[in-house]
Amino acid sequence: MKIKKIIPSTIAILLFAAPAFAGESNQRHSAGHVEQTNFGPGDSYLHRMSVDPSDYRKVKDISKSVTDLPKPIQRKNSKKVVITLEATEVMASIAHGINYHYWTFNDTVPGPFLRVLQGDTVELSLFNAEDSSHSHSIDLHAVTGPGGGAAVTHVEPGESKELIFKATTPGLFVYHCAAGNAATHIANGMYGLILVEPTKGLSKVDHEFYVMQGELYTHGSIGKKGFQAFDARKMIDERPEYVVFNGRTGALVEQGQLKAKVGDKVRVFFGNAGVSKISSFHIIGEIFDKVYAEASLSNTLKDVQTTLVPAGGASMVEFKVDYPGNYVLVDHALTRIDRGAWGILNVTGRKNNALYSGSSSDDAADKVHHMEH
Ligand SMILES: [Cu+2]
Repeated sequence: MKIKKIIPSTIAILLFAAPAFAGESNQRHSAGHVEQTNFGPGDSYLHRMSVDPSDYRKVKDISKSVTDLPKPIQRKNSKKVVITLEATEVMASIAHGINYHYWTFNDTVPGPFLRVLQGDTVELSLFNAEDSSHSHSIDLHAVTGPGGGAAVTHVEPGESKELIFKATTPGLFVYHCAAGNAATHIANGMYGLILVEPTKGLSKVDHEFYVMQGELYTHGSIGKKGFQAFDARKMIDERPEYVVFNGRTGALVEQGQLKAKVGDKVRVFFGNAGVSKISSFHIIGEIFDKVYAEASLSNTLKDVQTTLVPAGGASMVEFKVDYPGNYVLVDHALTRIDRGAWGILNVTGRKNNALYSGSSSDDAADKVHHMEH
């Protein structure tokens, strides 16, 4: 099976890449207020940020669990919903022994999955942690208004601001920080998804999962150990060292894997933070029964193999799992598996030989399956 060859090569790259050290001098990045007028040609921010890892709080696991999302909304009437988010800057691992200065909403990447009902009035307050070195803000693509909310939520360290908006349009939307050089803030981890449920609700499923693709632009090449500073040059050149699901390599395997049983109906809320790459979202060995293309709830496709998810966009896919085993989530630009973009959906239950069978090569998988029962 193809994936068995690919995954060890990923691990090999992560484990054995040469730990060369590049010791460029640093220049402090402006921590002050940056107006959003600094778009356009120029290289004024192409220096390295000066980060002393010991200045920041450590987070044990930066990845948001795929199952950490609110349950479907039961009410039919809209109401006022209060949401509080905190912008934080923390130290965490991209992979074993590879540390990074992440910027987050609520200490995870992606940030919290927000879930509101169409017609709700959302009161969102954004607090920027006292120990942040940058100002932050939030732009929610579900918002109609200047900056998607960023125009009124620009917060300095220790400051809090409120955005009030009406969730007019159902769909699954990306949110992200839009302060300063927004691309930098997104690349460092400041993104998440907000679902605006239609008043009639979504169809019932057995499992909902929250997955977001993102890119990391580290100064050291992939696999290089130690603290890795953000590399603005690589970001401008659109050359991420890591492409990951939920913030780091391996977030969706072992303890973090998706789980279902044969016969279950599964929905994946999939977002792509970018900041540069389009994702070709695919699950090896599955066919999406239904895709809400570009996360528009008014447009569904059936029987889709791979769905295109733009940077700053999302998709919702639904499918029934019919056969036990491991199914691998990927960006089907498959070289990105070696940069971290893969995860496992583990399905347990009875085999259906009429659907799928073969030679004895999956005896080992059989044994694992029986042990679980
Ligand atoms: Cu930010």
